[in-house]
Amino acid sequence: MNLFHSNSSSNHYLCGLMKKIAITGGAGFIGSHVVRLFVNKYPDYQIVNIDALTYAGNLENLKDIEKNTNYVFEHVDITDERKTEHLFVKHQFDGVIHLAAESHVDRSITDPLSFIKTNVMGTANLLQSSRKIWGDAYSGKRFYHVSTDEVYGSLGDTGFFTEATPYDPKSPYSSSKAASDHLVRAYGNTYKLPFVISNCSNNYGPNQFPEKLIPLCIHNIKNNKPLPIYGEGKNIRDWLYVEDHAKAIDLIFHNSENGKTYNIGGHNEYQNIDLVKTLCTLMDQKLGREKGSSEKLITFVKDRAGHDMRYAIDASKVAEELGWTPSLVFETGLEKTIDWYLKNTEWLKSVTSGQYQDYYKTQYSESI
Ligand code: NAD
Ligand code: TDX
Repeated sequence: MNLFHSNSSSNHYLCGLMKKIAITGGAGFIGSHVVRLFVNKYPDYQIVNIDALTYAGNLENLKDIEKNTNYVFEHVDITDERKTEHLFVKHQFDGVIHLAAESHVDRSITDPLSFIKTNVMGTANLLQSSRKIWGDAYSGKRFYHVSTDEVYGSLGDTGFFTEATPYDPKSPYSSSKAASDHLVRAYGNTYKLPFVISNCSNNYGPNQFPEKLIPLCIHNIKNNKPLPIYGEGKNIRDWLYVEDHAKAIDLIFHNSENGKTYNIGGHNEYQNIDLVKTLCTLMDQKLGREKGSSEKLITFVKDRAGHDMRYAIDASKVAEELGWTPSLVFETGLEKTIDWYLKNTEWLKSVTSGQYQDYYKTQYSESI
């Protein structure tokens, strides 16, 4: 069943109809890429970006599309039940794509409750509001929950997460995301709310807040600062370029059956230390520095508490059922990312001043 069809001109049901889609967390890293894709690709939809503008939200990410007539911004915190419900009544959304979350594992270790508040209570508020406006008239409606591969826990040297892998979250962040996944499925089962969930691996690309490994290292290499590698740097992540994730979300939102889950990944596993060395090599070239000079900045620091060893995704279901595969090879994606950060110096400067400096001192001062 194609609920929302990705080619609106060929879909009679949608012809002439304005679809109202709420995208939560649209001022953040992945959310801004999803908003941009939808605003540009679907001029007959109205895209409402709901975001609280926490430290991770930045309207500069959406400068190029903010004046489009099919785009609206609503500055609302999804943990505020009353204001969230009011938005749903005001806009009468046909679909929700939910990305708003506290997303950084290290912050979840120092401040778990804010993760539980936003990721669990915030999701519950959105589900309640969706039920309220949709009542039992679910035809043409959809709640899409964007989740993470971290809900499956940590792998050893072999194996992959499939959609059938039992949940085994290990950090406050991944537990709060797992709880939100369970809530979405519970609303599907109990109230027949039409939903779809995807669980994606590590994203990278433009606009990512420089608390995450790749932008943090790009920023530090540029400024000749130490590159903090947790433990021995042997942990493995599967990296996906953010625009490929946004395309997968578009495809799943429009073409999935209700109640389905899809794993999304980059087929691109890297040990942290190898990834950072690759970044160093590329940055030396880009900055015209002597070969090997950035690698000297690598500094092994105290490991993250409860650090998951390996994530790896089996993304064959989304490939076979919906035809999605990643489009970029990693080196190309990394180069595009580095180029973006080197070009957008003002963006980087503004997000690394003030609060960021306090966060950085607290997170890394013991080690570097
Ligand atoms: P991000 O931290 O860059 O952005 C989160 C956005 O949510 C920000 O704009 C922030 O202002 C907003 N937000 C936070 N709390 C809010 C609240 N209470 N009310 C309204 N808005 C709020 O996150 P991201 O990396 O873009 O991740 C987006 C989603 O994708 C998250 O749900 C995350 O769990 C999931 N995800 C991320 C990755 C990744 O590698 N970054 C991978 C898989 C899944
Ligand atoms: O300074 C660092 N040093 C370091 O060695 C940082 C910030 C990270 N790391 C390691 C920890 C991880 O093994 O690098 C790896 C990647 O770390 P992050 O960029 O913090 O990502 P991760 O913890 O893997 O989680 C990310 O992917 C899944 C996102 O932040 C989540 O939102 C997403 O769900």
